[in-house]
Amino acid sequence: MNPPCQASDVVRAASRFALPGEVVDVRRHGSGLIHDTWLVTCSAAGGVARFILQCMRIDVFPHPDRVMENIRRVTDHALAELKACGVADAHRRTLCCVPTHDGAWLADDGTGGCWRAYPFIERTHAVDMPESNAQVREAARAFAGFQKTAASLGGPRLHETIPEFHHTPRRIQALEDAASADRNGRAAQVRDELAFVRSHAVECTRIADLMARGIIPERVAHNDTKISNVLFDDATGEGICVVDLDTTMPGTVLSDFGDLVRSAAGGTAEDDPRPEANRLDLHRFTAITEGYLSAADFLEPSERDQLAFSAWLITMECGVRFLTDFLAGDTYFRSTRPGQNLDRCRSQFALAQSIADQLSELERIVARTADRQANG
Ligand code: GN1
Ligand code: MG
Repeated sequence: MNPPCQASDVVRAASRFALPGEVVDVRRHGSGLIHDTWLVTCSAAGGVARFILQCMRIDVFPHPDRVMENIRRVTDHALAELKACGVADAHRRTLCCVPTHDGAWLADDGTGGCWRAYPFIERTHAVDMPESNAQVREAARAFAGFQKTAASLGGPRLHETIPEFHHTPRRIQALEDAASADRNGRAAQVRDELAFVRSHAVECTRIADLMARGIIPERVAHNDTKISNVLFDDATGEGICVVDLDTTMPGTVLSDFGDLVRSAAGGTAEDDPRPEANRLDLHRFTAITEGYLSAADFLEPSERDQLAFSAWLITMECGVRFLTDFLAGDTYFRSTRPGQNLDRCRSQFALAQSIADQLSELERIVARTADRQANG
C-alpha cells in the first residue's frame, strides 16, 4: 500500500495536468478503500473549477496504463452516445479524463506515485448509506444504463485490469492460502468464519461454472458497484453518473447487480462491528430490482434467473476478501483501526446469511418485477 499522500504531493501532481489557473485548495475526498482521492480547486476565468485527482495503487493495478486505456475507451464511447442522442448535459453524465501538459493520461510523480485527473461533476453528491428506496432505484438504473452503453462498445476486448476479479472460487483459494500461511498468527481467531466459508464453498462455484459453460455470457461490467460509486443530481436526485471505472472490464453483469444489493440493501455500514445488524431489507432489494430491470433490457433469462443468487454470492465473496486481508495483515483494503477488516468480513457474512434465508422470496421479487415490466 502507498503511504498516504500529503497536500504538497497533490499540488505538485496537479501542476502536471492541463488544469486552469492556480491550485487554491486541496482536500481528501470520498470513502474508497483503494486509491488516495483528492478534490482540487483551481482558479479559473470568472471563478473556480474543481477536479478529482487520484494517486493510484500500483500494487492493486500493476498496469495503470491499461486501466486508463479501458477508461478512455468506455468514457469516450459513452460521451459520443450521449451526444448522438442529443443529451444537453452530456459532460455531467460520464467521467472524462484530463490530460497532462504533454498529452498523457497519467502523471508519474517520480516517487512511485501515479496520478490521474477528472473534472469534478458539480451539483452532484454521493452517499455511503442510502437514504430512500427511490435513491437505490436510481442507483440501479444508473448502473444498468452504464452496462447497456458499455455493451455497444466496439473494438477489441477490454484489458482485464485485475484478472479473475470476481472469480469466487479463486478468491476462496486465496483465503485458504492465507489461512495455511497464517503469517500474522490470526487464523485461530477466525475459525468460525473459515468454517462458514468452507460450508458454502460448493455453492460459491455456481456463477464461475455457468460462465465457463457459456450459459452466463461474458459482458463488459463495472465490477465495483457500491452505491457510493453513483453521483446523484443535487436538484433532481437522478443517478446521473457512474464513477470509479478502474475495474470496468469483461465479467458478468450479475456481479454489478449483486454488489449494489450488498452495499445498498443491508442495514448498516460495511464495517459495522455489530454483524447481526446487517440484514437484507426487502424494500430496498425490490427497489434495486425495479431500477435495474427497467434499464437492463439486454439481459438473457439465464442471467435474470441468477440475479438474487448473485447478491448472496458477491456478499460472500466480499467477506472472503476482507477475511483474506485480515489474515494477510491488512495490506489491501485501507483500514483506519485494528480489526476493521474482520468487522467488515463478519458484517458481510451476516448479510449473506440474511440473503440466503430470504432467497426464495428474492427470486419471487425478481420474477414478479420482470413480469410486470414485460406486461407494461
Ligand atoms: C474496493 O476502491 P473501492 O473502495 O471503491 C474494492 C472493491 C470492494 C470494495 C469494498 C479494486 O472498492 O472490490 O468491493 O473496496 N476495489 C478493488 O468496499 O479491489
Ligand atoms: Mg473501487
